Amino acid sequence: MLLLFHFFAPFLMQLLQASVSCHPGGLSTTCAVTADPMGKSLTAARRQVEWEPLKSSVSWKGKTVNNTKIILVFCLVLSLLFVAGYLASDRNATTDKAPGRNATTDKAPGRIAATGKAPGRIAATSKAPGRIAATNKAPDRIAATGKAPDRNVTTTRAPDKYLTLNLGRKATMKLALIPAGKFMMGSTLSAEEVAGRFALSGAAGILQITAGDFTDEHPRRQVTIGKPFYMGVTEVTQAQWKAVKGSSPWARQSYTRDKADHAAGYISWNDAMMFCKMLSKKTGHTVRLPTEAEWEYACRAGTTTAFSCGDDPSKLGDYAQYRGNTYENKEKYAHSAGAKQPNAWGLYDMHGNVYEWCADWYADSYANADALGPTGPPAGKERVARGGSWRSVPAHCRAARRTRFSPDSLSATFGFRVVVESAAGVD
Ligand SMILES: [Ca+2]
Repeated sequence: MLLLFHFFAPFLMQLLQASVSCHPGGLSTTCAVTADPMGKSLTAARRQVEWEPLKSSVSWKGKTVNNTKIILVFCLVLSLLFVAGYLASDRNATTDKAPGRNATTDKAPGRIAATGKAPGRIAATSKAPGRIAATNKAPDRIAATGKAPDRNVTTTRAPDKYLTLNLGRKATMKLALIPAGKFMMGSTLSAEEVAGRFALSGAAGILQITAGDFTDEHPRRQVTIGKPFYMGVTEVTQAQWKAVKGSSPWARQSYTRDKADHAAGYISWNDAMMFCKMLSKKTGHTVRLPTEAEWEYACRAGTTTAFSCGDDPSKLGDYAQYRGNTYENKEKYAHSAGAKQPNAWGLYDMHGNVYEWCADWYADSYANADALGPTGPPAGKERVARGGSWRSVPAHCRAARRTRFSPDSLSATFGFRVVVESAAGVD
């Protein structure tokens, strides 16, 4: 403003002098009108008086400058200064609002103390408190469980429903929680009824269905599974096996495909037990094969029918890789684990794909089996395998169907899935 005044001062002073001294061309023309020798009319004289000052001028540095231009420039500059001043004050006002915003985020310090994050970063964004609040949940969870974080255990959904084991080599294993409960173990159909209902017309050789194949599914009786446990939602895949064991038993064997997500084949009972031992050591959990009772209980998932999807074999193809949709389609190998629909408890391929080793020794009858948490006979020659395989007919894929093999035997159809005991240490 001082600079502006210094610049326009000469012009303003000349204008003031002109108005008070009847300078020719200035406001003094009012005087000239009254003495107009030419006798102009008063109206014309007043018009001249009103317009004459606008035609006046001042001199600056020896030059004549029109007063009108000076006034217009002066007004323009003043206007610009007012606008600039307004904008500047507005900006200051905006800045002045900052304390208000800070006041909104003033809640942060308490949370900052909990997280140890820099206050400046939190004040910079109004979203920060929410993020911090979310972060604060983690310590609460740890405090609630009282367990130290385990690198090998993470939950993928609700902690009490699923468990995921990190196997290394970017491989994981998802397991579903199987609740404790009671169920009827064994077939609702007699051996003869099974043979009659699932007989294959024109079948010969290994496909012949005889009643003698199914007598060991009896007597049907109630079994109690006293503790919940986690069970692999799929059979052990090739990638999972390699991550834990570092080997590929199926490699260069017939009736296999070397693909990471395919069920691992050519696994003996002894090999499966070694896998469980190594995975237990790796994760700190009790990883083992399911008992035969646990396997059938999980396979049925509350059902009493031949398959967990009902009694109709024509529906089996939606839930199982079995002879009808693999072998007979010239796909004579174990397929991708989990490619079909799961049962009611989220378990895939309990029917078909690969046989699944169970922990028990085989006994040819349930007559002497325990009712509570049965684990099979104390000794034997063969281990139980369940569920049928990719080359099995429907009768051999039933929930009640039992098979047994020597613990060191290998086949393209032999695989397994594991269970993890849900005792302390799991969620
Ligand atoms: Ca299976």
